[in-house]
Amino acid sequence: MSLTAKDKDTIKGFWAKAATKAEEIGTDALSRMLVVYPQTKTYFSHWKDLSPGSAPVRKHGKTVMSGVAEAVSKIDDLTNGLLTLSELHAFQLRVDPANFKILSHNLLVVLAIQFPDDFTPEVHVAMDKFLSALALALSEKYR
Ligand code: HNI
Repeated sequence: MSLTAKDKDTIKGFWAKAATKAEEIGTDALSRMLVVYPQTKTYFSHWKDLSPGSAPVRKHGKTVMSGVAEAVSKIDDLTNGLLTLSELHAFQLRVDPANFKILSHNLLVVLAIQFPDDFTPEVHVAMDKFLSALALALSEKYR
């Protein structure tokens, strides 16, 4: 299931476009995750407002997307590239790694909605593989 050179090209090409709307993508994906998978709200109980598009959701949407951007830049070695972020989620935030798959799914939904012309089956499969690899890299420090 590793990313091929062609997958990487597809991901980088699509990302160049998606990155211009990073904040909207992150906000929408996070908003949907919190509504559709309400069990994920437990991690954000310290926020004042968890409703779709609220200020903390927007702020964190942007933060999560900066993590995804970092992953794109470290696409050739995700495991080492994301070790610090993995350690943070494992030991400080104690996020159940099952949630990485949930957020990935919501990101795919949002990318498909926001980029209907660019989100071809080829882009879909490459981004699906990339987000799986990202989730796996974030899970590294749990082992
Ligand atoms: Ni996540 C903080 C990236 C999935 C819960 N998260 C961050 C930060 C980045 C980040 C970057 C800020 C780190 C720092 O302060 O140094 N998170 C990512 C990425 C993914 C992801 C790239 C997957 C694509 N995080 C998740 C998931 C959950 C999650 C699925 C829980 C459901 N993350 C958190 C929490 C924080 C966090 C909680 C701290 C936020 C805060 O405001 O306290």
